Amino acid sequence: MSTTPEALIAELPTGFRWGVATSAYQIEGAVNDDGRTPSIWDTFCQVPGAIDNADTGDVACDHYHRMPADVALIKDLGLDTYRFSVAWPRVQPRGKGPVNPAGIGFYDKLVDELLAQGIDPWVTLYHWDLPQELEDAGGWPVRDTAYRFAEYAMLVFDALKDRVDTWTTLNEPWCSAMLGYAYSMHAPGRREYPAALAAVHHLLLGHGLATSQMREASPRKLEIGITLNVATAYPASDAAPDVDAARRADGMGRRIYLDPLVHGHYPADVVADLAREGVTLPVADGDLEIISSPIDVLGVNYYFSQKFTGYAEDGSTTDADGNPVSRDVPLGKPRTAMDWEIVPEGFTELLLSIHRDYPGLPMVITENGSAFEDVPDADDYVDDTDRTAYFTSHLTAVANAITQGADIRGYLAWSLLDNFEWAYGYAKRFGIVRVNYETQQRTPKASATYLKQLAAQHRAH
Ligand code: PNW
Repeated sequence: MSTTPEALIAELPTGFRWGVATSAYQIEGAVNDDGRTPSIWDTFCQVPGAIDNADTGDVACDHYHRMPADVALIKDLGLDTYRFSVAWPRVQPRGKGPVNPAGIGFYDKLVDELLAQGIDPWVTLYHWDLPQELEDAGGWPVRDTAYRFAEYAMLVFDALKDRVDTWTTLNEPWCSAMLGYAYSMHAPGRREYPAALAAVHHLLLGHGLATSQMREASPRKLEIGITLNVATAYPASDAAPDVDAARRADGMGRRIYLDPLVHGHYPADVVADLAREGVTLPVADGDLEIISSPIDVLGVNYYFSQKFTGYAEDGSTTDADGNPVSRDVPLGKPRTAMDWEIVPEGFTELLLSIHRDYPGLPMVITENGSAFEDVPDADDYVDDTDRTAYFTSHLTAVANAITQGADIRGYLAWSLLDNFEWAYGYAKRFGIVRVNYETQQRTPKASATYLKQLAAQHRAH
């Protein structure tokens, strides 16, 4: 295992991207500026009890009004790539109609600012802020939303395609579909299992429609992809129920997305599991051809891995509905402030599993990072040795996967700034730069300096 920065860097390919990521609703604030309309997150934040401390994204990091200074921060860190998301309700208020010039204008200026500073812009088209009116019309469980997404994608693409080469259609469709429509932990806060599976399919369809249309309208070679949150699912033991629980978790978390994207069909075992639960994916003729439109890069977001058992606490292997038990159980690792276990070796295994199951698909780590209980000093400086150690162990995990053959072309840390951590509000801090929410002052943490030095050493290598 390589652990020193020198050894780590030696294993990363030349041209490896170093960067940071954010998303619109988590940092921008300015929710009523320049014609923006509410998204499902504005609505969800008003639901009592939905968000810790009743926090909202109304102000967030006020990035909408501080954008040039935030770009200067990235420049100071010497990072070459910035992945940000475009807010659909700014660009196409209410989710329909022509582009809103003031809304797209913000991203136009952001892209110009990044290019002026020598930073490569990486656009995510959808990081969860669906216009509320589209949710009122049914949201992602409704097929039309996929077509609305492709239309919106082309509005953004037409405005920025002359300057942006790298595009992510969707961020983490698992979170949109499952946390949003099955588990009620994210907007829109629904708890409808079959609808959540319809959302999975329509998200993928929207991705495929946007990908093929962007490709067709492109003046040159682009890098288009999708970003998935994926993990290694460990079985708790060799016993068949545990092995099967891990298979189901991997099926619903990883293969249900990657099989249709890469191979053009849903995994047969997952389809059979769903059929047993009375759920059918709403696949129409031709959908899988669209969904498997070639992508150039897979965005991998990794935070943790989990272990699964097929036994309930009382030892039974089926629940009250007769469905097989699936429970995650502790791996026994240290945890972050999110209560997520720290499992860097699961990252290596994950990357190698993608390399094995979907050979030839280049990957970029589009998010990896951790929340810890930061303790600022009187100057707001945080000596976050825990976050730095997380970066070291996970970058080492990436280097180990590369050494074993995986094609991984970059690493974007989550996140540039402390920000609105969805249902956890501002209580959880993932930033490499501290945000003081009273003053909006930004102070780079020790981990920011660490990443800056690694990137510089790698470039000089
Ligand atoms: C990702 N899970 O969300 C998102 O892309 C970011 O916006 C977010 O801030 C970051 O990770 C940290 O949470 C996730 O429950 C949310 O497995 C939940 C899960 C995974 C990723």
